[in-house]
Amino acid sequence: MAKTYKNFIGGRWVAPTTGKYFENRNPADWREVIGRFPSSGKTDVQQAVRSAWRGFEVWRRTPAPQRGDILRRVGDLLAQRKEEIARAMTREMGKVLAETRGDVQEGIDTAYYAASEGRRLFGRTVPSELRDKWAMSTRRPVGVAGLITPFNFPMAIPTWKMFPALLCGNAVIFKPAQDVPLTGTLLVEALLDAGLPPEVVQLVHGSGSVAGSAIVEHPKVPVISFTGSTETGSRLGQTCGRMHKRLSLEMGGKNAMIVMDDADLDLALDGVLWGAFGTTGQRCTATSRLLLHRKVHDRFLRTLCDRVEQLRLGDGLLPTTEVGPLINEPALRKVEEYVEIGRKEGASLEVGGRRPGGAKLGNGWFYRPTVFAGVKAGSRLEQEEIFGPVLAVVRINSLDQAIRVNNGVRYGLSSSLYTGDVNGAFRAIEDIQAGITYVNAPTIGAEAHLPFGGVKETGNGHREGGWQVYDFYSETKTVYVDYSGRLQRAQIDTYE
Ligand code: UN1
Repeated sequence: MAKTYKNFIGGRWVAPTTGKYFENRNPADWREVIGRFPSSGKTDVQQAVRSAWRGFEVWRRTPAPQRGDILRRVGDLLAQRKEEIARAMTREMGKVLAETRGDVQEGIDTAYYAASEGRRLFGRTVPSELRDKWAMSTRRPVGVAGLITPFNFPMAIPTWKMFPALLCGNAVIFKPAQDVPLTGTLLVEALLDAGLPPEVVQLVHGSGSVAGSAIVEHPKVPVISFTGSTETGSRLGQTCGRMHKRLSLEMGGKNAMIVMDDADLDLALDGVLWGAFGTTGQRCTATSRLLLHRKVHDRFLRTLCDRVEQLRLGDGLLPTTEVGPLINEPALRKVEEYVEIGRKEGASLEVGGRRPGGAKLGNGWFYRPTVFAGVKAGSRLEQEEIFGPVLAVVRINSLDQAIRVNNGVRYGLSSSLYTGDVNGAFRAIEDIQAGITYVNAPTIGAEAHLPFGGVKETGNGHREGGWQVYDFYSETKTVYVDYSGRLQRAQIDTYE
């Protein structure tokens, strides 16, 4: 019988008030139940919110360097537990062990960055226009942050949100995706073991439509950070707009890699394989379009398809596996649907386009890595996010055309250009509409200490990661200290 897990609310591990649970299964073999997790309801969220505000009162008075010390210990614990967490993550969401280790490492990096920020967390001091007067800005925490996170980076993405929020002095309510509740639990355990005051973090499991919505709609959760689909993000945007909440959205992508005729083709080949099929294509940053210069098109496509054909599918825990399963049945159906759309649109299916044969993978949500060539700019296959192992290849004649095609989608998260021409590369950096541009590297591989986010319908102007996310989780307080001993009127006395 699989273990039954709990929420963490009010400083304790507690069963949901609904009495309801959902099953978490291994996507590589759905017969394996990893655990039963709470299907939380509105009452659980209400309790979490009350508790978080109590936690906030303790936490906001803790000096930022001490908050940082706790996050450093969280980083140490995640490092000690890296292998155990990576294995748990592979079992519950399927990506290969090398990648789940990387995912935990991204959490560790984020913890250490946050720890160091505890001794920085800069405000500014600027001259006042008046004599004997100081003018400064400092940061205050906002209060309670609601964090709603996806399945594909079950450690990296929650920590991107949670650690900066905590470092700035906020309490958090964390709702992980229903596909990855175990990794979420292990993260909260690390926080508590590191000495975080218990009511500063609340873990509420459950569905987006019930538990997630209850967090977003609760009037006492003034900050919401969400990573997921553009459709859900837009709905959240409406609610948060109506309720005057601060909202950070990280949503869809349709990222392209441009390969020019002067590129190092071997390098580009390794890059596209990793970008398109790493995490089984289930990254917001995945390379889902390849814009291939006509002069290298046929040769590159042939070698690419040979390599794709050889990619080994399987259980991510096995060292020989290169590509794991999709997360669940709806994800697999969506991929099948898009392959059908590609066929109907007249694109040429070069490799993949089917589930693998054989009994061995028959109990998992596997799909063969797939390449379509002859894809038309503007077609649905070229425009819409699939979130699976499907690469659309578009033939291009020039860098200008490639940039136009790159920019011709509603999203703008990541982008990549392989070229030997430094002038062209810099032009592309300026003209490509995306939050991230890689030169001679694939569209995936963002590092924890740089801003991460996208333009257009990928986001709403905020960034995670690096120094910038600390602005999202702080209120700016402007302070004037007038030590002149008399009334000084700004603008008026200054220019008398
Ligand atoms: C995501 O796909 O949502 O750059 C995050 C990358 C990872 C993070 C991806 N470091 O691909």
